[in-house]
Amino acid sequence: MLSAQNPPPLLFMHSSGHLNTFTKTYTGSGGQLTALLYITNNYNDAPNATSTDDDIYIPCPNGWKIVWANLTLSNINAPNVTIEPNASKENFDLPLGFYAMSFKLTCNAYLDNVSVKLTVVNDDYANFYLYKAINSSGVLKPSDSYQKRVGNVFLPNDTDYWFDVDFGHEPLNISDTFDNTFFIAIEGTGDLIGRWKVIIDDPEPGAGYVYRKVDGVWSIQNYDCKLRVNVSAGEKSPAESASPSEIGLTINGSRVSDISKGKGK
Ligand SMILES: [Ca+2]
Repeated sequence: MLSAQNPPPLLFMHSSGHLNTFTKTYTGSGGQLTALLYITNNYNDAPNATSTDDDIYIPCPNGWKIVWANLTLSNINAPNVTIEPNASKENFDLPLGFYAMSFKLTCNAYLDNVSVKLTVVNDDYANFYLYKAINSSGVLKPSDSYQKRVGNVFLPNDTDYWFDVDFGHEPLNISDTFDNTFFIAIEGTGDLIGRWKVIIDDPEPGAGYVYRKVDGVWSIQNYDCKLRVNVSAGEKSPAESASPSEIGLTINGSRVSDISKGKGK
């Protein structure tokens, strides 16, 4: 909407065709995208010499100002992403007992599957768990009871392999946990002799938090376990179009309202 300091009798810009639709495409996941909205003179909607590709140009006659604007966002997609909190090189193996490794989200999501890097020399079964995090005197820690258990998963003998576990599109609600963080845990059972690949924290806490559970008590460790977490933003899997509210989309800190799946304002 245009407002003039000294309104002329005719708002000629409204019929110019220059104020209708501007199409820009932005891509990113989790982080912030910087897109500046510039008010230009008259009919000019072309970038200037100092502009970047992420800027938007709105023509406006000299001496006028824009007091508010409607932004309509369409084609909002949230493809599945892989979170790998510890992508650097591993440097030792962790004998499988009961260990949990953390991962952090930026918004609500659905847990589709996880991958853990293992070496197994005596195959047997393991249980996998998803835990929420609690605040333990300011430090992240797995809660005492799990959110989801995937039991009796057979781990075959092999060396340095990524093993996938299906978590069935489990909802991850960041308001239900501490610091947007969750944990994936492995509990070796029976005669299993295996190792989870890890890297030493340098400096601590590294890329995440590892806890070992002994006699029901979690104790923090000073390394990270090799973990990949595949999440999707949409309720349906695989996710494609996402509502702004599903992915926590904001502009200048204000939440974008849902119009429909894949569209917001
Ligand atoms: Ca760590």
